[in-house]
Amino acid sequence: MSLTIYGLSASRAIRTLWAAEELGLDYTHEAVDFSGGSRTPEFLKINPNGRIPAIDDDGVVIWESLACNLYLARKHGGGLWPDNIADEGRALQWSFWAMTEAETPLLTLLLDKVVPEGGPSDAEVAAAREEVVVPLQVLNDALRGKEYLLGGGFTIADLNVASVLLWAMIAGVDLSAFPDLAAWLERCTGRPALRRAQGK
Ligand SMILES: N[C@@H](CCC(=O)N[C@@H](CS)C(=O)NCC(=O)O)C(=O)O
Repeated sequence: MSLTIYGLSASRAIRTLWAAEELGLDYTHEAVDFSGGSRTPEFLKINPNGRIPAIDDDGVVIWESLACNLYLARKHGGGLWPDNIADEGRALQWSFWAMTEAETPLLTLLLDKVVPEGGPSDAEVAAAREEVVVPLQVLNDALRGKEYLLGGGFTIADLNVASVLLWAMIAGVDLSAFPDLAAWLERCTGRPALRRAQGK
C-alpha cells in the first residue's frame, strides 16, 4: 500500500497534506513546485493539467485538491467522512461551493497580499472585496449556533472549506462582521494536523 502526495505545502497541496495528516496516513511527499515542477513531462503524466496537488494511491491517480480529500476521507473514514448520506451530500455541496463561490475572490485577495509586484490591479482587488462578501455571509449564516458545518464534529466538509478559507486569513481579510465564521476558522486551523502539514 502506498500513497504519494505531489505538491509543496505552500500551495493548494496544503489541503491534501492536511487531510492525510488528519487521517493519520503513511505517505510519501513529493514537493513538486508550481514554478515549473508541475509542468515537467514526468509530472504531466500524473496530472495532465500541470497543477498541484495530485495523489497516486496504489495506482489510483486523483487530481483537484478537494477531490483528493473527498476520496481519501471516503476511503479511510475515521471521523472525517460523514456517517449518513444526507451529510455526504452536504460535504460534497460545501466542497464544490468552496471552489466555485469562495476560491476566486479569495485568490485575488491572497495574491494582492503576497505578490508584491505584478499582482492583481486595484480594480480587481476592489471587485474581489465586494464579491467575497456573499460567500462569507453564506458561510457565517450556515455556522450560526454550530461548532462545525455538518452539526456534529469536524469532518471533511470543514477541512475542505477551511482549507480554502485559509487564504482569507493569510490575506488578512477582516472577518469581524462574520463572527461565527471567524470562530469556526480559528477552531479548524488550530488543529495539530494542519500544523504538521504546514511543516512539510
Ligand atoms: N483546482 C485545482 C487548482 C490547482 C492549482 O492551480 N494549483 C497551482 C498551485 S496552488 C498550480 O499547480 N499552479 C501551477 C501552474 O498552473 O502552472 C485544485 O484545487 O487542485
